[in-house]
Amino acid sequence: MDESLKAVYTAILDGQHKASAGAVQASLDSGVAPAAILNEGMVAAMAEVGRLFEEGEYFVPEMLIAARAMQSGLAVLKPHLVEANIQSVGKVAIGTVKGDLHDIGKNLVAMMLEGAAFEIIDLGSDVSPEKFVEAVKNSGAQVIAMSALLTTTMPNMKTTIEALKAAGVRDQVKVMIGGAPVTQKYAEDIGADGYSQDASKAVALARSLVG
Ligand code: B12
Repeated sequence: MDESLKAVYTAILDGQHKASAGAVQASLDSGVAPAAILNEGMVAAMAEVGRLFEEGEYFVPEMLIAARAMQSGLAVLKPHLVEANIQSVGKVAIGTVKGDLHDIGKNLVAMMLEGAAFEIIDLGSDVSPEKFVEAVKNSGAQVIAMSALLTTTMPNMKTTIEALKAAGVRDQVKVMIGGAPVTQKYAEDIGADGYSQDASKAVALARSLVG
């Protein structure tokens, strides 16, 4: 791995948020592609954090400080991932489902969609089905994007789709879902309109849903 990418990876793994921002900037300055910094440095570090947590070497506080370091690195990277586009191609209301506080993946998807000229309504994390329904009714979103990182909160994607149906707005909106435990099969099972594995594929998916 490139030395500057290694510094990004290590800063996030060790939860050093100032070092993370500095290392991302240094990588950019030395000409590393933003997508490589994101995927090989940052996302890889978060995957390792997850592995260490699973093995009982990291606990919630370590995950939290790693997440904070990820976020400060992302703030530096964002302008390089998001090109300026002027005309909105569609409106997406995005949120992490009820009971789930993981928002890094959701924020990345929002960032990439914004860069592809989608208008984003960010509902945050721990978003109830009612809040998603409200967003469809009040904001004119054409797409709902739901994120879940826990196997225990994934079913809230289904609950949200049911709430959209009960409110009579399911056919006004497309639903796309994602997050580490989510699969294409799960999307089909719960009647979502699309699934994608990562943030860049989410852009192509959103385009196809509004197109
Ligand atoms: C950071 C982290 C935390 C942080 C979150 C901080 C934050 N602001 O987000 C904190 C410390 C709060 C946390 C808490 C917990 N966590 Co946690 N966490 C993680 C960790 C290490 C990284 C997640 C992450 O940010 N990844 C990086 C991003 C970029 O990846 P991503 O989210 O997958 O997103 C990408 C794709 O999935 C996709 N995507 C994501 N969303 C969407 C949406 C759409 C529409 C689309 C199309 C695509 C898409 O695109 C993204 C970019 O490419 C994971 C480990 C892992 N391997 O995922 C565990 C993990 C998710 N956590 C886990 C657990 C158990 C917990 C806790 C229950 C721990 C506890 N005992 O309290 C709590 C639950 C809190 C809650 N109610 O939500 C488990 C889940 C196990 C399971 N099977 O359910 C994991 C897998 C760790 C592990 N290996 O055991 N966690």
